Amino acid sequence: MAEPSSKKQRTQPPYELLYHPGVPGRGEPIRLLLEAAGVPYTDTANQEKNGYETVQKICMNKALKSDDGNPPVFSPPALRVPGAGKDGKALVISQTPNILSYLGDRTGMAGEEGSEQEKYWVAQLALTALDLANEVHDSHHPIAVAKYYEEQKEESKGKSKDIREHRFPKFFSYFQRTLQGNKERGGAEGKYMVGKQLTYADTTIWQVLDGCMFAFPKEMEARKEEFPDLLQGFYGSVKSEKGLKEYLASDRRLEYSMGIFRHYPELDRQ
Ligand SMILES: N[C@@H](CCC(=O)N[C@@H](CS)C(=O)NCC(=O)O)C(=O)O
Repeated sequence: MAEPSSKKQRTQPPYELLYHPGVPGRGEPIRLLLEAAGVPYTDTANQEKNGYETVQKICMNKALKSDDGNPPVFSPPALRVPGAGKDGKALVISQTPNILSYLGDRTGMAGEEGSEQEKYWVAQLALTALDLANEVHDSHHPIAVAKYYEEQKEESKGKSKDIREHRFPKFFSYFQRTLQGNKERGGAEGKYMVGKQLTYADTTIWQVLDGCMFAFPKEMEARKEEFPDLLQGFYGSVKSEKGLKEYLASDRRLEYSMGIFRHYPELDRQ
């Protein structure tokens, strides 16, 4: 749990992240937002006794309807906010970008306060980064989510080749142009995607780049010279931001394993 660092942050509700235990996965953009904002939260499956049972009950319940006043959740991650729902009950919301948007507004991580423009620019960038994360997921599961990687290995090779050769440069060029444009408009010196402060666009893009570095180390190393502002400047500065640096060095930061970002050497640049 992040330590609260100001009075404002201490007054935040007790946010509960509901996600699978043991992997960064789609929970990680949410963790990074909260850690960078210095806002406390509970990572239920990783921190609470029987926490994964709670996650399964709320997020993976096949019952026709939920009984807590919230619509059912399709799949983790979800955010539970005690007291923020109907009649003082808990609010439960799902879909990663929806959760980021909700938290971004409440933690100062969605751009300059009161700026509608920045809020939507931040959202579009985070959504684009999450699109890339979905494509990377498909690099090892191009045919069926429910089948093992070993059952779709050949197709994975073709999909990964396309992602590495065509999709990476397209996404990276877009993010790098966004950084440069922000710098030219007087935003921070290539440190942030939008405006003059860290937003959840930065933390989400950073997380997806980091995941790609784990999954495709050779490809990403080779791309560093091509996209230095993004893969060296931005990547290096975001991970040194207050809150993130401490978090990334802590044991709350989970290791990549069998989640969205997986390292199969045969899918990397040969
Ligand atoms: N678009 C959703 C995707 C959620 C998702 O795919 N969750 C995964 C875990 S990372 C899951 O448990 N999926 C089960 C399923 O889709 O059947 C989001 O971003 O939250």
